[in-house]
Amino acid sequence: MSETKRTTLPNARTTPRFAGPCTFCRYPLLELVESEHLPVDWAIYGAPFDSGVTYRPGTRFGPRAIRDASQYVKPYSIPHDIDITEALSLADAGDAPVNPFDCKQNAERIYEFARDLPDPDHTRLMAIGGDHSIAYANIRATWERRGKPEGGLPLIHFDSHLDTVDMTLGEKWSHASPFIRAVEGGFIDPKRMLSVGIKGPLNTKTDLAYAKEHGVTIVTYEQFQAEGTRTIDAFVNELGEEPCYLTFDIDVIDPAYAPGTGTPSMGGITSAEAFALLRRLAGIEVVGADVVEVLPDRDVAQNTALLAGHIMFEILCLDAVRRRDR
Ligand SMILES: [Mn+2]
Repeated sequence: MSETKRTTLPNARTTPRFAGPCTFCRYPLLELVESEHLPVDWAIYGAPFDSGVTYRPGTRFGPRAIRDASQYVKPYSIPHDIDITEALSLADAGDAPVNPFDCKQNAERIYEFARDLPDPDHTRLMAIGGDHSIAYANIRATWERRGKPEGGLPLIHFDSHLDTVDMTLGEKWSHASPFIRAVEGGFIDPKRMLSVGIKGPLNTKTDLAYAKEHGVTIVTYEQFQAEGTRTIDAFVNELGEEPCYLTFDIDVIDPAYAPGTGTPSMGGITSAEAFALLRRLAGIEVVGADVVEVLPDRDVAQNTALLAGHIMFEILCLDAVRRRDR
């Protein structure tokens, strides 16, 4: 392992997990990270915005709920045999200054906050939603911090929905549209976009048209059931070590396991299947990520928020494993 920088955590054997300030996974606040641990490898920040939703609001409370639940997300992964706080320097960068009244202006504000976080050449960004519209801002900032790669970043996308609707209720900026806007901006490459877990029913068959016409690889939940990881593995093999962005909408999970979300789509992958799918991605290079659409007011026993914290942990594991094995 080449990295010598580490994240210092409170010792859970002497300072219990229910005590102390509530940052993501108890990582230090970015402004309090000791200089020897700078620059951090990942800055995790909240984007508490939900005015882009088409159905039930409330994900603006997602970042706080996920931070709270994440106190019980521990740093050592058995399947990867890695302690991410030994492999990575990690910090909680607080929340972006959202505008709850204007979806387009909000996307601009989150983008500017993310773009201006310190050490753009080194520090990768993980955003906690908020609704899925916030992904646009973090993708745009990540693309820019990576030197604006021509053609855009490859995107691995877990979701019930494609989120490539051009316009909803007369509005071009919403949680139904982040990826069509990101494609138009040149930040992601639809020909290297993989959407996993898509399920219906949809409003119309034409909801699939944009993604199909632009070369997105779609693996519906039914297809995943029938063929397993065949298409996903082929996409990942093709991707190789190319830097990519990962976006995870918690509504890809069967609401039986993750009820706390605003546009629930019944059926879908279990939490255990989601972990297995993410671990299977080991070897890819994730340069930015988000986990979105946790709605605490609908969350039974806070397990959707806890699941989101573990999904974020699994994504960080991918980078920890890559650094160890390269
Ligand atoms: Mn979504």
